[in-house]
This record gives sequence, C-alpha cells and structure tokens, in this order.
Amino acid sequence: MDRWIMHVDMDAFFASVEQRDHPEYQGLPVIVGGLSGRGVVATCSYEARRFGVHSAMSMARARQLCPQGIFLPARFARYQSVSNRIRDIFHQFSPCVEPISIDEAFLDVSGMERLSGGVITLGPKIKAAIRETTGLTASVGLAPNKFLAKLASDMEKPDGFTIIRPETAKARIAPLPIGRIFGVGQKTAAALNRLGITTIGQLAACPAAFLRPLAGRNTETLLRFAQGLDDRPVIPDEKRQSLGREETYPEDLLGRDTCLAALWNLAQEVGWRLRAGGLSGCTVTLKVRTADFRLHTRSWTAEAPVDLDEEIMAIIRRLAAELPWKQPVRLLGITVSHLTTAADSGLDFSGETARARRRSSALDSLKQKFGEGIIRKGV
Ligand code: TTP
Ligand code: MG
Repeated sequence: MDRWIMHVDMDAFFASVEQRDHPEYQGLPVIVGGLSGRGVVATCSYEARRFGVHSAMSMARARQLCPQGIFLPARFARYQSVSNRIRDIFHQFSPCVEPISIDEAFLDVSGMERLSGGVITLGPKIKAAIRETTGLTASVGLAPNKFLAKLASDMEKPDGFTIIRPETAKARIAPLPIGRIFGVGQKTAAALNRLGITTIGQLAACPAAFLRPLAGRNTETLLRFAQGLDDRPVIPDEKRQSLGREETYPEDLLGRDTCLAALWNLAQEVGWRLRAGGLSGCTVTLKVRTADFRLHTRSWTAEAPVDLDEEIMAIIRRLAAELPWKQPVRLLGITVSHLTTAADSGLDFSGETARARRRSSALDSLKQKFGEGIIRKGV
C-alpha cells in the first residue's frame, strides 16, 4: 500500500487570528510579538512580510521597516484555543495525527485513496473545514512521506495545496536550497556550500564518504532526505506524551551509589526506547519510592531535547543530588517527557555529541539485532 502523508500548516497563524478577531485589521500589515523594549516578532501577516518583516526579528527593526504596521501583543490562550479546534478537525480526517507545533501537524492518510475522488480531494476538503470552523487559511502538502509533505505545504503558501508524487519527488525538490532540509541549520548549510553543495539535488548526488566527516551519523538520513526518502512514521499525539521505565526491586537498594548504578540501567533502557522510536524529550523526571512508601519525584527541563543515555543520566545525577538517600529504596523510575521527533529537534552536528551518538548507534544496532538485554554500558 502506498503511504500518503499530509502536512497542514496555518498561514501567519497568530496574525491571522488577530485579523479574524478584528476585521478592521484585514488586508493590513499586522505584527504580533513582544512590544516591550527588547521584544521580537513572533509572526506577522503576509501584508507585513512585503515590508521585509519576519519572525524572530527585533520589534525595533520591524517598526523601522513598517512604521504604519499594527503592532499587537501575543494572546497565547486565544491561539491555543483556535489550535485545539483545528486539531479536532485533523482528527476528523485521520485517526493518526501528529501535532508538531501550535499551528501544524502531520496526518497519515494512507489507504484513503479509495475515498471518492481519491486522496487528492482531502487537501481542499481539510482547507474548507478549517476555514468554515475558524475563518482561517491553511497550507497543505500531500506526499509519500513526512519530509516531502512538509516541503510541499510550504511551496504555495499562503492558502496553498501542493501534491508531490513519488515518481516526481526527486526532481521537484532538487532545485531547493539545502537549508530546506529539516535540521540543516545555517552552520551546516554554510559548510556544505563551501564544498560546492547548495541545492538538495547536488546533495543527493554526493557520495556518503564525502559527507561523513561533516554529517557523521546523520549522513545516511541526510542523503535519504535529499533523495526524497523518509520512512519516519506519523506518531499519534497520545503516544508521545512521555516515555519511561520504572522498577520495583526484589530487595531494597541501600545508599546513593547502588541507586545510581540501578538508575544508569534504567537510563539506558529509556534512552534506547527513545532512539528506537526516533524521539527525544526535554524533561527528565526521577521517581524514588523509599521503603516507608514515600514517593519522591524531581524533574528537570533541559534547553534542548535529549535522547542519549549519557545525557539522561547527567540530568538524573543532578536530580539525585537533591535527595538524601538515607532510606532504603523500593522503586526507581525515569521518565522523559515533552517528546518531539528527532527531526523536529534538528540534527546535531557538534563534535562532542556526535561522538557520543556514534558510540550509541553502534550499541543500538547490536540491541536491534540481538534484543535489548544483549549489552549494557558499565557504571
Ligand atoms: P509558523 O508556522 O512558523 O509561522 P506562521 O504560521 O506565522 O506563518 P507561515 O504562514 O509562514 O506558516 O509558526 C506558527 C506560529 O508560531 C506563528 O504564528 C507564531 C509562532 N512563532 C513564534 O512565536 N516565534 C517564532 O519564531 C516562530 C517561527 C513562530
Ligand atoms: Mg504556520
């Protein structure tokens, strides 16, 4: 069966909600964001984009570029409630919906070719449903995988609908700049540009050995994206909240060092499951039940999502330092939450993490072959 993935992304989301709620702002340059001295633009209407205003620009600069703009503070609660209504619509179109941010989601619509008119009719239908319910426009991409669907939704923004068919995918994306690939940031793009690679087509033609010094373990993923290939699944929302492991020990554990050794085992299990699912998460929670049945939990939210055993353990160690470890311990648990797919969080090309990743992926492939119990790192 062919896979069909839809990516839906609202147009100028915060600004469009403001224009919807204030009809007098329609057709005008609306700029939403922090209005105080050091505020930045969250987003702006397409009218404002014509003046060169864009997301993440300083508000001071936006005021210079577009003095006649309508400058508004963000009303997150309002945007969230519109977002929830859009999410309900997504679920009417597919049981498998993976929200990516407040205004975008992937929908797996495979198998819906048999609908009258085929899978193609879903694009206009979902756009109409969103417009009827919210009064807003969305851009929709339909393609054989997530990577292509996201590129497609961007191709005819705003109010666009673009299909990329498997047979034409490579040619369609070849002219796009490499920066359009998930996770290829400015630094990586610049490094590739210096090697003479500026388009996705040029990247697709590169031998893996040529890219490996730069892209490390991400080389194959990068090449597959460049060739228009991507088999990451759409992971439904409800499955993505958190991932954790806990264990009640047959005999109570005594002392911090014993507990840390047990936690290191749990961290490796959680890390492995995250990586196997292509997930990473920002929040790590340590759970400890002592012999007196009291439950102690500590959480830490990292700036960037983690999925490596060592990263998880480093946070666990920090959290463990906050507990006394005087009582015998019955149960230990580690949970990682606020999950994202690895692709949303960006590929990391920095040297230190890349080395840990290479080590990790060698162990992971053993686990994949022989089962999770085959190998465990020492204390
Ligand atoms: P985007 O979908 O990236 O942008 P957009 O919907 O405003 O415009 P486009 O038509 O290009 O999709 O982000 C969705 C919302 O997230 C956006 O309306 C405001 C918010 N946002 C920020 O608060 N800060 C940011 O830096 C970005 C990029 C978005
Ligand atoms: Mg958007």
